[in-house]
Formats: sequence, structure tokens, C-alpha cells
Amino acid sequence: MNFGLSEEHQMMQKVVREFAEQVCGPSAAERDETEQWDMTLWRKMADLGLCGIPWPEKYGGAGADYLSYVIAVEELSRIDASVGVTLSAHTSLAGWPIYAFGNEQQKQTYLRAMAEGKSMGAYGLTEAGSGSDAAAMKTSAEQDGAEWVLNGSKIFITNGADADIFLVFAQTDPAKKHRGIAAFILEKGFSGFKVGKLEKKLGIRSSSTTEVILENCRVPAENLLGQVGDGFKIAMMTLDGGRNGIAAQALGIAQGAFDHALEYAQERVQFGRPIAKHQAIQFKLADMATKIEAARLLTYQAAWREDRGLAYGLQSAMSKLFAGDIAMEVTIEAVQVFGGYGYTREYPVERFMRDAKITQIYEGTNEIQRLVIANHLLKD
Ligand code: COS
Repeated sequence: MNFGLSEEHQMMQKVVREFAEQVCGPSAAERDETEQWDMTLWRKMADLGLCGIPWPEKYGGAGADYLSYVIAVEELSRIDASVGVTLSAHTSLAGWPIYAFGNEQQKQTYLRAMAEGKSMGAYGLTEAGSGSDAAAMKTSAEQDGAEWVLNGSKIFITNGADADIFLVFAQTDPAKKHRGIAAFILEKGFSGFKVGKLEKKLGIRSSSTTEVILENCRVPAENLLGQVGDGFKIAMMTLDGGRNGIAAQALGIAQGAFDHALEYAQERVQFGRPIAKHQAIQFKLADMATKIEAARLLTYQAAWREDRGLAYGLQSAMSKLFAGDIAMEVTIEAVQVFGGYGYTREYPVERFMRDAKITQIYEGTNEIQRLVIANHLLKD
């Protein structure tokens, strides 16, 4: 067993940490305040080779591994979780299914553009009436000659306002239930494709979240991903990996909040000494650090398994569940360490607390993660 990071992983950590601290950090609060994504950040991420970390170089990727990707999402989220989730949704939710199920032409056309950062990806599964019950989707797909015609709407689409390529799931035959679902690669310029309402959110406010409306949206037959009927499995397998990206995001948020709390506790003087000298605060810091370390081990382990071709669905449900829950706990405690100042926007910990909440909700609520974990335990 080796718990140390390789030189390659340490390099990824260093490069992304510097980028996050120096480029994303100074403007993070302003982006949160204005709820605006900054496309220049994306271009800089592309220049650093961050937009296709785990994809082979022949598809424009960096040819690195999933652990490298997870480290990158963690480091970005340690400074600005909106940047972390933008990369995570792009890579895990839109890139991975094309890499895993796409044909050569789809990979050369779409995965390459995404890996090079020329296009941003998004994933359209959720609908107003179909969240946790993903198979209940109503968006329909009907074949019409050499095209598919899609009708319906998707909600809560991360990167919705900024993405160019959308992986969208639709029902081809309601009688077949989940076995009738198909996955399609859509371009934002396709006829009948429209980005709808932009959500105003509690956290991750500079990552865009929108509705996607499909009104007789015409999709060339060659943009079907896999076979008709494969869609639900593609969606579920995509989430198996995506959930570990969210675990990395939660881990980064917790680490970022902890770093601020640790520093502040050593500066803030009450009762004649820094509050870090008070056992009440020391216990908080110790609990926070322990939870973060446990979340990191779970998250890195799930990525390590994916890199070795081992099953990782159970581990990534566990990492997402645990890291999401501890991100919430740690950020609440970080605000508490800051006291009244923590509740103001003068310090960043309130942003971390707001950003943490979503990691218990998206890519499957933590209640769904418990269901997935229990299903694995009972099946195995
Ligand atoms: N990998 C591969 N196949 C999977 C799978 C996985 N991780 N999970 C389920 N499947 C397959 C099952 O094997 C089953 O296959 P068969 O048709 O051969 O029997 C099929 O999919 C249906 O599985 P199941 O009956 O378990 O599906 P349910 O409709 O009961 O849904 C949950 C299972 C609840 C786990 C699923 O709907 C889910 O993950 N919901 C949350 C969705 C989500 O995360 N939404 C957030 C969107 S992104 S922000």
C-alpha cells in the first residue's frame, strides 16, 4: 500500500493550486456576488491542459489519470467551488460518456473539442418531474429519417449557459421504461435547442445552472450515443464516476474552509490569547482535520480504483456521501470559529458554507447515495 502521491500527482496539485490561488482566488468573491461565470478562466484552464485531464492525447487530452483529475477538482474547489464544479460536470458528466461509449468520429469531433477546452460540456438528465427517479423522464425522442426529434425540457443543468455540447437523455418508447431511454450528443446550435431560465442559487453562484428546452430539436442520427435503450445505463455509469468528482469538490470546499479557520484561530485573540489556544477551538479544528483526511482517503481511493479498471460505483457513492456530509459539517464549524465575522461577507467562509450544501444534493442526493450503497451491499 502506498498513500503518497506520485511526482506526477504532486505536480498536478502544485500547478492547479497555484492557478487556483493566483488566478481564481482574487476574483472568487466578486464572481459569487455577481453570479457571473468568467470565460477567460476557462481559456486559462484550457491553456494549462485541465479541460481533458483523463483523456488520451489522441483525443486532445492530457493523457493523465482520474486521480490527477480528482486532485485538480479538489484544488480548484479549495479556492472556488464554482470553478471546481464547472470542470467536474464538463469532464465527468459530458466527457466521460463520450469517451466510454462514443464511436471514433464522436470522440474526434466532440471529445477532442472538449478536451482542448474549445467547447464546454454539460449533462441533461434531470427534469421537473424526474430527479431522484431518473428513469421517469418525459423528454421524448422520435426517429425521423436520418434525424431524431427531441421534445421536452431538462432542468438544473450545470454549465447550461456556457456549454456548447450537451449530453441529453430522452425516452424513445415509454412502454419500455428505463430500457427505452437513449443518450444523444447535442450542440447548442441545433435547431429547436434553447437554453431556458438561469437559476439564482444559494451557492456555487458563478457556475451557471439553467433549464434546457427542446422543441422539435433535430439531432442527426450519428449523434446517438451507444444504442437506443442504452441511455439509462450510460446515465447511471456516468454518475458512478461523476459522484467522485463531486466528492473531490466537497473535499476541496472543506479543506478551503478549514485552512481559513486554522489561520484565523491563530490570529484572533480572546481572553488574552489566540482562540487556537482554547480547547473548545482545538477540538473543533481536530475534528475538522480528521473528517477531511477521511474524505480524502475515500475520494482518492475511488479514483485509484477507476485508474486500475476496478469497480468503483460503490466507492464513489461512499466518497460523495461522506465528503458531502463532512463538507457541510466542516464549513459550518469554520463559520463558528470565525464567530460573528464568519457570518459576514468580509470573510470567505460563509461562501464555502453556501457552496458546500449542493454537494449533498446534486449527482444524486445523499439519500440516493445510501440507496446505491445498500444496493451494492445486498447485491454483493
Ligand atoms: N451502472 C450500470 N447499470 C446500472 C447502474 C449502474 N450504476 N445502476 C442501475 N443500473 C441498471 C440496473 O442494473 C438495471 O438494469 P436492467 O435493466 O438490466 O435490470 C437498470 O439500470 C435499472 O436499475 P434500477 O432498477 O436500480 O433503477 P431505478 O430506477 O430503481 O433507479 C437509482 C436507481 C435510484 C439509483 C437511480 O435512479 C439514481 O441514481 N437516481 C439518482 C439520479 C441522479 O443522480 N440524479 C442527479 C442528476 S445529475 S445532477
